[in-house]
Amino acid sequence: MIMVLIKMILYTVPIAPDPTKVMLYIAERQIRGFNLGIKEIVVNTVKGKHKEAEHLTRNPFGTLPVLELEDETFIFESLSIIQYFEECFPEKALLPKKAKERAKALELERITDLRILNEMARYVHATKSPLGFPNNPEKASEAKTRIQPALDYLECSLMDERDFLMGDAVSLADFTLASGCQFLRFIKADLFGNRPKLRSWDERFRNSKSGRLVLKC
Ligand SMILES: N[C@@H](CCC(=O)N[C@@H](CS)C(=O)NCC(=O)O)C(=O)O
Repeated sequence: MIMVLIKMILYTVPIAPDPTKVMLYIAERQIRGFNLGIKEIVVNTVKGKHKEAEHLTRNPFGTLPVLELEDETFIFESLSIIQYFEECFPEKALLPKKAKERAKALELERITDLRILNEMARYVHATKSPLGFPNNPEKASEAKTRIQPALDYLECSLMDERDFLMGDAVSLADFTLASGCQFLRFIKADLFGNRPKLRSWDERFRNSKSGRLVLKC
């Protein structure tokens, strides 16, 4: 096992999708023999701690996750945090090294984040928000409509019997989608509809090593 000795702190919260995405990444690196040595600090979003001055000095947008580096730099976008890890600690990293494959892996992560996870999060907050946002059936219905083309795209790409979204190994896109699915499950919702390939992917990912280590539901 390779162990990073530089001190880094991840401000995070369980169940929330973007922090989960990063926690799944960190767990997968560990499974592959690379311990990033991250200390995790939970910021209680239900109590509104992410909007208090202490957290706003880390991230003016008051969101999670945030990575604090040893020199007190704060990185507060989930994909930027992951890319920082990939570039600083390239041994046993997850993104492909070749430009074309790397671009395709990042493209799928962006599709999954911008077209799926964001809509799942909108749906959750418009129906049964853990942060107490008001119900908004119109917003929930819009999110449900907007998510469909990207779900069809993934269902279609899984038709070749690949195990995970990019192929036979887990990738960033799997972490992103699994984070959104967990958030939906937390409120007992499901937006997959009649898509058997996505359903078996979900089952497979939840039973993967990183899925079992990080996902709470
Ligand atoms: N684009 C950001 C989004 C971060 C984000 O919105 N995080 C959510 C948790 S999943 C949050 O902190 N929400 C609280 C809020 O916006 O008040 C990222 O990928 O890190």
